[in-house]
Amino acid sequence: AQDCLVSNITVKQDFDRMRYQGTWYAVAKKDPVGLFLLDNVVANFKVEEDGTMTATATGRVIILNNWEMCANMFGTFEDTEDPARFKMKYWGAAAYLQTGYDDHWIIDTDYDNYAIHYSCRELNVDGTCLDGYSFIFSRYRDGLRPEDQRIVTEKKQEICFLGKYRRVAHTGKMVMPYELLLL
Ligand code: AZE
Repeated sequence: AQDCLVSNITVKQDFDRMRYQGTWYAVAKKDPVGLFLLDNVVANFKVEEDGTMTATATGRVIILNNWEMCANMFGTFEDTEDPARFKMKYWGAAAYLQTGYDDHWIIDTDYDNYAIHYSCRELNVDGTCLDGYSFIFSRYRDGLRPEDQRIVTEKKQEICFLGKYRRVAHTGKMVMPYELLLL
């Protein structure tokens, strides 16, 4: 959407949640206003027996005054008419973590290498995004393949977040607990 209208943003056609399952490493993120996952962000998606998509996620967060911790988060995805547009209900394993209800759109993915997630939390009166966030995910901890980089840059531009991303470091100091990978 070169006009940056959220309603004109296109998403992955015929999104296949089965193929999206498994582990995704965040390699870049565009932050929303307020508290957010800092780094070491890993998400694990699953399709439940009733067809519902769910996810667990871990990441380093800083809450209150510089209290640094590893957040274990859960999300369930409500379907809409578009298979790539979900509403994500999320909550933390601990009560002091954040809960929320956000859009969760899969802008693009090839299922095996890269994925671009987008969420606009608040619109401007003109229909552009006032407050939102985005993750670039990779199947690999060390980042995107050069051939995916071009597609991702194009998509960042289409969602009008180009230049607003920061790299997500994976220091290896925080790994997703094995139990969360199996949930
Ligand atoms: C996401 C993908 C998979 C599931 C979930 C995700 C988002 C999580 C957050 C967490 C914020 C936590 C904070 C804690 C203090 C998109 C990575 C749940 C937005 C701010």
